[in-house]
Amino acid sequence: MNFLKNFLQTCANVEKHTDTIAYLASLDHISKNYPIIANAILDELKSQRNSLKLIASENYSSLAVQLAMGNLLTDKYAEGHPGHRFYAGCEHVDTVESYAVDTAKSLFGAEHAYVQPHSGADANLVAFWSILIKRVETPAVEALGKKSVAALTPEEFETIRQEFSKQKLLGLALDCGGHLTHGSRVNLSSKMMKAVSYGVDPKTGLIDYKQVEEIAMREKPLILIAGYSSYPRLIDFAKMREIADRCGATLLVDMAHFAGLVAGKALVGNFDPVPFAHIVTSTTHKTLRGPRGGLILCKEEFKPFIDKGCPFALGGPLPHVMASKAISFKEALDPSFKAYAKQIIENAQTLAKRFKSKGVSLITDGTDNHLLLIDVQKNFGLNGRQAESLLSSLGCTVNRNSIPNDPNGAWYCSGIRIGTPALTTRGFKNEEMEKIADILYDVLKEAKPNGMAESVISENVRSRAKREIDELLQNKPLYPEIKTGDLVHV
Ligand code: DSN
Repeated sequence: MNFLKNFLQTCANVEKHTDTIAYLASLDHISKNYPIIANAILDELKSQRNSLKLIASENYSSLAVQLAMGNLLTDKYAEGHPGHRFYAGCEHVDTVESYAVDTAKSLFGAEHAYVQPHSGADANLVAFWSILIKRVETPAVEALGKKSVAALTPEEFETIRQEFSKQKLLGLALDCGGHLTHGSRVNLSSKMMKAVSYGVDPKTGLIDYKQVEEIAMREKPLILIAGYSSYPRLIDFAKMREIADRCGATLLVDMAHFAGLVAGKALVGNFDPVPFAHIVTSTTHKTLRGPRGGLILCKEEFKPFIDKGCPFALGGPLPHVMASKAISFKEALDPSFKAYAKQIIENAQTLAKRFKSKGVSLITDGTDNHLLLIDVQKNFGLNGRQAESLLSSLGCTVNRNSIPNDPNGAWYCSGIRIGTPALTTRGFKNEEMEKIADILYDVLKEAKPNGMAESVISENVRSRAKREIDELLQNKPLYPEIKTGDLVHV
């Protein structure tokens, strides 16, 4: 396929379009020998262009972010961190990583940044173990009068190792909006330490800081986690830090979902975790709009432990992804990112308001961030899976989600989570959000369950919804700078 040739025939100013040219050249190149891969990329582009992406944890990265990953940096091993590597020849990876670290520090006003985690789960793993090593292993090694863990006898080593699993981790329960890595039984986090959880107030759906404090004082966790995957409100991190200090815990904030809102200064004061948390973990690809990956910010006192994340817990860093992270941090420093972050929240609140105006009740009665949670069982008589599959068949991707004390369990669940980061990147504003709420409401209210995983609507409602969704998508094209003609397969 000659994507590039076709584009160049109509391109008046080549220098202004180097990103598009590079993108199309790469597609052309892949398509020559690897048509299955090229077609899958084209199909994904087509599918993302043709659907309303309302998955709260997804976004669209810039072509610069994507292109930075396609180069020879991927070929280099660089265990260790800048200036302290276990491999030779890492000078240029040092340049990339140091630049990413410095840019992350200035973006978030953090004392230190670590940009190697391959995902948010990896970032949490490194953070948990840094806390365990700093607070459990190091003092125990010192108390034995030994210089390092390597100098311990096998018996001494075993005694200290047993101490790790006695420690406690306190986080928001999964069905109340917490993340799997915050102590869920099906995740490693509940097996390496004893996991305890706090929930939300059954009436308001809000985190009750008194309850958090009571549990924290009773359980005395080593780590207190604040952060969420599906909690539609803000967390007061100053309060969380007070609780952590009172019970002797290290405060870890997982801002994977709202990192972009912090970067864009839409969350400030007590709602910005960076000044309050000992350690902040994140992904880089959600509201932050970077490449898929993880990030850790920490206070200086944790730097020596966090920087040992590789090879302690991580395999070799991904230099090409660190390059891309650096670019996304730089993009988030642009003043336009502030407007973007603000609009994400405004869009979520517009959706919430419109749903409420139609009598739909929302978990916590609204939103302060980038997502909202609807109990579709209560509002529309559908389980989460039935609602998710129906909306997906119309070109509208949301994900089913548990609600607090979910009567339908974790697989079918009772809720859907709706997020605005991706469509905000695409240029959707309040007017489009109102339209989306109208479409979703019209469809969900007509739907009738059909088995546990599906639901049906009349052909009339389906074709009207489809037409309205297509119109919204056509008015705000995704990656308009990539011209691929009819997207025909190679
Ligand atoms: N999968 C992400 C989410 O959807 O929230 C978190 O890991």
